[in-house]
Amino acid sequence: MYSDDPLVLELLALLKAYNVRHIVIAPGSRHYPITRSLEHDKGFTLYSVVDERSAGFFALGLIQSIGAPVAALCTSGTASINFGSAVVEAFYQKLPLCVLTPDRLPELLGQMEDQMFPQTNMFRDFTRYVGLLKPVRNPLDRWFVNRVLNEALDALTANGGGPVQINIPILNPAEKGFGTAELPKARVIQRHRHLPIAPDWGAIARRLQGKRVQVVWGQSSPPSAALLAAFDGFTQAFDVLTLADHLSNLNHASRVRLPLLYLHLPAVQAPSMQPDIVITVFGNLVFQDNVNDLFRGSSVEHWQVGEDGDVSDPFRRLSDVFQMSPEQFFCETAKAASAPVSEHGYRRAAFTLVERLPKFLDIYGETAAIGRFLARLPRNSVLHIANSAPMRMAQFYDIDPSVRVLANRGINGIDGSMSAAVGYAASSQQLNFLVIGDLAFFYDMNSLWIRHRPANLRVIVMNNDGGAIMHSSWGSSAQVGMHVSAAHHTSVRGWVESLGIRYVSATNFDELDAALALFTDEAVSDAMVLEVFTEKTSDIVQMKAFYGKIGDDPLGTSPRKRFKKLAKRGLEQVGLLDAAKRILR
Ligand SMILES: Cc1ncc(C[n+]2csc(CCOP(=O)(O)OP(=O)(O)O)c2C)c(N)n1
Repeated sequence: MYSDDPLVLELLALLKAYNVRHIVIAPGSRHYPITRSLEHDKGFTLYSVVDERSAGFFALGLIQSIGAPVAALCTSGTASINFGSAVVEAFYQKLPLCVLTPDRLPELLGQMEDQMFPQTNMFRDFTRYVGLLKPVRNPLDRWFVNRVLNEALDALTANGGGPVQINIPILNPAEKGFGTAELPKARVIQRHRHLPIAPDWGAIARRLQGKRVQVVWGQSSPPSAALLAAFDGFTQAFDVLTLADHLSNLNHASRVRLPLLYLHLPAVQAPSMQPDIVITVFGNLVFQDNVNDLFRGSSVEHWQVGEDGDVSDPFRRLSDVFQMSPEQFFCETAKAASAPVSEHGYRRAAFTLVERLPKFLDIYGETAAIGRFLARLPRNSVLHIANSAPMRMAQFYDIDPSVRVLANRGINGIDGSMSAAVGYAASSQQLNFLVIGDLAFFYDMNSLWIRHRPANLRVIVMNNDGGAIMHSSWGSSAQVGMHVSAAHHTSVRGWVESLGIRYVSATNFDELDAALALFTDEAVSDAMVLEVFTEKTSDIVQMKAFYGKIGDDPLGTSPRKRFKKLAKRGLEQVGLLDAAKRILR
């Protein structure tokens, strides 16, 4: 029987799936659960070599004679570093040697454990991939181990191939029994690339046919004409709905309006609105958390398309990686489709749903002010959006498709939004607008002092005396105001005027409308800062109330779910939610 350790089972299942069936084993104890499981499985051919240095080279010989990847397995400690010379040789010969190095748990390092030293960095400079596994104690661990094993085993042959190390911490090799009859069905992430063999596009197109396909298009620069043409072909061949926020710069008929809000509609959770296949292209998303919630634990298939071929698995449902440009992918799949799709039922249903979205209440505050500003953006201007609340609030409104949108969305920092906007504007002929919160402004205020300050820059600062977004998670107490949202009462005016930059401000709709008329006037040729004063607690209350209103859409939820939601909200308001949960448990 196999070991009962889920880590060992996942390892064996994936070694088999990736055709690593010859294993050279050097003697020791730490690998006992792996070795005994391998012995049990007639699908593996095992070899015993005492000296790990020699075992590594023995494996290299095997690789060359059988023409397939081979693994070498040892115990923990100096045994593992003795694989080093064979790993270096494999690296320069590009041979698929997989060294499996059992280890003790990282917590024990330096605690006088025998046969333990830092094994995790020793081969980094001459391996294709170093996979650091961990004991499997919960579903998240299992997902992690599966993903890392997929990446490691794929790297053996990807891009010309070479050696990989998989480090396997095992607390106690005698801890688990051997009562497992079968290996689990471990997920295998399929990689498709043009070389050495082109993908079977016919088979891929057949997988898309008759399916609800959702393309999630992340942050990118405006698509080229060739990419748009390829995407057009793709959306004519299949029933495609596209989710793309303003940072995508995508203007396409398949794109649902206001995707962040669309994802808050309860009806989107209905099985009939769930896609069968989600295809992700390009960078980050403002609505990443929302799609994570929607797809994790669902039965959706996730295909990732990109030239880097990265294994990015935020929904934990990744089945296929297409290592190629989105243009190539769209083009080839559309070409391989047998006929154009006759009915865009999925897309139509989503477009009907989005029409039900309520409009944001036009009450003075950060969101409504951003809405009025966006409505006045001149055509063909450039919009920079700073993290964090302005980024979300900007997604509540449509933006003219001629406007190019940029943001530091790679990591969502508040540290350089204005510097990046100043840099962009310095070499741009268009009017550049930046919408930014007060903390993000003060953080990066010296960027207005850069000597290349361009005249085509307009900054709208949403000043609500601190980081409003923090109050949406942690409430509005003074404690949160002090260290979490950094509450203050400072205006940007003094700094802006000291630099000789034109300054205007607004504290209500009338002042805002007057200021915006000047601020968005293309005839004005000066840099300008517009400071809009709002109140952060009500800014957040308004935003949450709006989400609540969308979530209450009566057509979207069953009466039972609506009742549960109302009860939950009521208990939350009177501070009894946790107590009620405890009682129900
Ligand atoms: C460099 C960096 N430091 C800290 C944070 C954490 N953070 C995220 S949003 C935020 C507050 C932003 O406040 P503000 O710019 O006033 O915008 P608001 O949310 O109030 O509209 C902070 C401190 C971050 N994202 N990046």
